[in-house]
Amino acid sequence: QAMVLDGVVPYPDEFAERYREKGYWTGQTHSDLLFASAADHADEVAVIAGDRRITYARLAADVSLLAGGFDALGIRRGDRVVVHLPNVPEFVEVVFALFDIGAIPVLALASHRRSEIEYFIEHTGARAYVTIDRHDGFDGAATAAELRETQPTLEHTVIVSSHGGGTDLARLMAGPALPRARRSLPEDVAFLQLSGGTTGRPKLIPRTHDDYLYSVRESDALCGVTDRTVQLVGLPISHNFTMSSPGILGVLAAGGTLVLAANGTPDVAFPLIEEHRVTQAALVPSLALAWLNSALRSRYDLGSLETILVGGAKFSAAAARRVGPELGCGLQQVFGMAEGLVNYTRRGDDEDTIVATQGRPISPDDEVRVVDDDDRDLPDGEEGHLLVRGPYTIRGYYRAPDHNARSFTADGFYRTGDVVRRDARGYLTVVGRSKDQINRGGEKISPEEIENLILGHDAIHDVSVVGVPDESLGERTKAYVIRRDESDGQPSVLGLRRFLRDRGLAPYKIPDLIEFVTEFPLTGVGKTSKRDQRVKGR
Ligand code: J2J
Repeated sequence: QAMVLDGVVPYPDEFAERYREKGYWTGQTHSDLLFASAADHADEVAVIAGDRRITYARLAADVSLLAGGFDALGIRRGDRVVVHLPNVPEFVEVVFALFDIGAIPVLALASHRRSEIEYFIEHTGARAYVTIDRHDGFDGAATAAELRETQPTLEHTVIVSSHGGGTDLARLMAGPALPRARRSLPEDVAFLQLSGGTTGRPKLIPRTHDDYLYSVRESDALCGVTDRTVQLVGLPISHNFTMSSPGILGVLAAGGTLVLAANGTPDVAFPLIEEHRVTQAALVPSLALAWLNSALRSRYDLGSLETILVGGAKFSAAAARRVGPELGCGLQQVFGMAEGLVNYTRRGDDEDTIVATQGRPISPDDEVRVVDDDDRDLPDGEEGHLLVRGPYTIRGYYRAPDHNARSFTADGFYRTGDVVRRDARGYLTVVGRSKDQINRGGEKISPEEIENLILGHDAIHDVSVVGVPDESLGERTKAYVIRRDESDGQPSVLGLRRFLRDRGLAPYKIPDLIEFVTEFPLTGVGKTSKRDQRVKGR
């Protein structure tokens, strides 16, 4: 019987039936995927990380052992487990072990801190939290201990060791393996992915095995992923792009090899490309630019690279045009979202399409609408709001009925908040955004979340957070702050930054620029004019 998880909006029956009839939803689960690949590619290398090489057989065996460990803790089908790990092989082992049990990983980003994690645990009622002892100034053990005190639902914390010492994970893997069995159904929610968020807190996105794996299989086909693919994983490992477009799951489904990198900067990525003969990498535009402009390019042999996939934020046509001639590889643009819809430029497309559009949807059943402010459909070529419904796009966020009423139409189209133009062939070009969100080099930030935290400071009267143009990141965050008492000059810029850090806010959300002002520019109707602030804020 399908698992009933409260707070999830299911696909209506007639849609689910259609998606199955058409062969999009095949009935495979995430753990089916791994064990099938392990059977077909047992001795081939699934994951490379530092000097570790993990074969498919080893990975599957470790996953079963770890599943046994989680099972012994009492983690069961439907239980939520917050997974908070950087780009380490343990991420892959942990999420697949949870998939095997039918437990639901909540995919935090490694850059998240106490404030975000607390919210994920509270909002999902998570019973367990898996993190790493140390990462980028983050102290996992201390945070876990603190959360155990403050979070009533949290029964277990599991700390991965960053230096390979005797770890909680090793202890969990010491007992018997969980025998192979089907412990979740394909229509079950497989995990909770994060949205960028436009309101106070990031929304959680329930993705089912059936819908997600459809997008993964099609991504493999569209990006030419095979068992010969060697993919560099330099973007944050749990991000939707990294997971599924075609991502970690795409490579594992095809029997290819993942090369995990701490990040995607040229100094880290180029030596790995040379050493492991990497064929494919996913990048955000700011990293693609860094690769193009890097002096290190001539020092390494990047000749194995066949394709880079660039997405997460708008890639300028001028930069896109340089990829082929300067990096000597192909480019596919990817315009995707954790809520579902993913668009790719196709490998055979003409150059103008590849550099100037963000591709077209994966599925013939992705119902894309481009509408005006009153939800009226616009003709091709005109700019409008992008709405979408389809076989791998959610029908609602997790436990968010009020927000869902605004983010979805009555007939189930997701309001992406992106402003696009569609051409006669169905290719989309992203021209802007109508949602209140900052896209900082592909990392999404909700201004409201930062504003709410800053307003928690006693000496602050008002605040407005906006994205201001930035050459490399596309946008940076700027906070305009009105202090209660201008005369004492408190807090200072540094003081305010420290305040946000102490609140446990992820470092990437701390405003790049802070300016103290005495009033905000107003719109005609007397609201703060964020548009004026964006333009003047550089
Ligand atoms: C302009 N804006 C883009 C692009 C995403 C693949 C790739 C990316 C994501 C992702 C993803 C863009 N040009 N090429 O999940 O599977 C902006 C849009 C979009 C939002 C979604 C995937 N690619 N964007 O970025 O959930 O505004 O997913 O609505 O993080 O990023 O962000 P996110």
